[in-house]
Amino acid sequence: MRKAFKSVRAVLAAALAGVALSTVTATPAQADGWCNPGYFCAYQDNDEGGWAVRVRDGGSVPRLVEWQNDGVSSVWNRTDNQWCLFEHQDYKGRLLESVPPGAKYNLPMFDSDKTSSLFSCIL
Ligand SMILES: [Ca+2]
Repeated sequence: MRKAFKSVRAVLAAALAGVALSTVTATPAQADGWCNPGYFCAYQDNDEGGWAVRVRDGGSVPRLVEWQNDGVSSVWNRTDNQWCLFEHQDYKGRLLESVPPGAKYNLPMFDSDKTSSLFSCIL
């Protein structure tokens, strides 16, 4: 994890400099098919429940809005890239999760309801 964390820091500057403002949308109750290929989706509850945030591949969210902050409990990565979830805003604090391409799972209890920022990272 330490090594991964260093790598994340290394690509962070590139991410901040090179990534255009991402398309972030949220909905209280997403319909099936809402998390389309090419998106990373984060959900309030386990098993893709509750509200959701989706970000287009290559995007970043330095600050989840207040009602989403510290609320993410499950993820679905429908992009070809790794996504990194951080404990604090602006990709600070602990690297909670690095979500591989295609992964869909409930965050472990110790990482659930802690995410404050996330971005498409390369590890
Ligand atoms: Ca939650």
